[in-house]
Amino acid sequence: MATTASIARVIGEEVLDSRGNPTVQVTVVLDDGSHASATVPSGASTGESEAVEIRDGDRRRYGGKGVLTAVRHVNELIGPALIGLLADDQWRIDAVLIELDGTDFKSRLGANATLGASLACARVAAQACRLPLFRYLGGDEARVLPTPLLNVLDGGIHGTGGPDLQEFMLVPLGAPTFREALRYGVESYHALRDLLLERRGTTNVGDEGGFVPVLPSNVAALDLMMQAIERAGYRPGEDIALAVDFAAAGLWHDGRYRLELEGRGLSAEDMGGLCREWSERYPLVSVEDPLMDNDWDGYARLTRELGDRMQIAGDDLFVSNRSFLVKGVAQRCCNCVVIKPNQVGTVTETLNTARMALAAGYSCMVAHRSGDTEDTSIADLAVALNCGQIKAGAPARGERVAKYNRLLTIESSLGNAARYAGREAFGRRR
Ligand code: 2PG
Ligand code: MG
Repeated sequence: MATTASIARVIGEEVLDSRGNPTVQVTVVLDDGSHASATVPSGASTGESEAVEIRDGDRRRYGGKGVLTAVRHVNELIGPALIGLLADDQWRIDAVLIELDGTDFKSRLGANATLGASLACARVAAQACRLPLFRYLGGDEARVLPTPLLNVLDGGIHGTGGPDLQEFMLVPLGAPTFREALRYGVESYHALRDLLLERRGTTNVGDEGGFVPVLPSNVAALDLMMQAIERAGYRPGEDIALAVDFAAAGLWHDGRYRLELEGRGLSAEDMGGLCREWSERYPLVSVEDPLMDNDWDGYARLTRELGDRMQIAGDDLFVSNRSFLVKGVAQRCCNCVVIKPNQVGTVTETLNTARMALAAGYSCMVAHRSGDTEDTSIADLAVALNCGQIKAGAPARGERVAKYNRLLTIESSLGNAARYAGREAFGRRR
């Protein structure tokens, strides 16, 4: 289905993300009167080569984090370039944005400006076509509900005072439907809360809604999750598996990966050993960013050694960018790509990287950012790609729950056609 409506107005605005930091919102109005908005998320543990997020740097406003420059780029540069284009010509819209920017990493316009515009165009075009976003982007085949990776314990820079690792996630891969998977995850999250209360621990939550307990070790976090799963009445491994995001760049100090809780510093080889050890003791199906984002050789070795027993997800390594993925495929680094639209800055580039990854036999995990908003586009994106995995935080905090709620709605709307990815999402191995 197509639309003949074209872009009439593009309006940028400064709004707030879930950390209270300014971010870009773009509204696109078509000549048939349709209008839709998109709001851009923002990371804290960012990869070195992510597309550039332009912040004003004026310390008198929001400590320098204002985005009025990026908003001005939307209103004064991007708008005039897009007006008149057919709304459903996403490829051309993004090509215009890429050309107008003219840099490798969107440093002129800002990826926060380009993604806001690109995504708002996709959203409004879907509306003009009277299609839900996942259908508009993914066509008739889009019907796989992703297995959620629910981050229930936050550490690193998302949960200061908590574990060293940034994210400990529950993966309800044994559920029959997405709705049931979410319930498995939520019940275990609540059981985890009860466990923490019984230990007189804190139940404060971090940036992504996971608890931030004071623990004696990182392994203690995994043990707690196992107990929570069982307390909620589920079988670890069968019903619910585990996943972690090391965000290893944040652990790197003086030539070692520092696990402060355990009081030890690890080499790249040791990190591989740790992943193996944990996968022998726990139903660990996915490890993300276990190494620094410039250690391609280390990733190739780790993937050779562990790639057939678990998912090794590259986030900071690939930054959702096709050219880094090409290098990764050639060198056989990782077997999964984390997909975050704001790492690359347009919808078309995001889809291209994900599709290339799937064609190369990699799995794809569509993901939120630690600073996120009520925008639910990534839920639709995961279904559009049929990629089978989404990481959107804990089942707590509105901006996280919004994505899961959107998936519930998509699943209901698909009726019998819906298929839950479940365990299959983790079956792809190079
Ligand atoms: C990550 C993300 C999301 P951030 O590392 O995967 O969880 O964190 O958005 O801070 O980069
Ligand atoms: Mg990550």
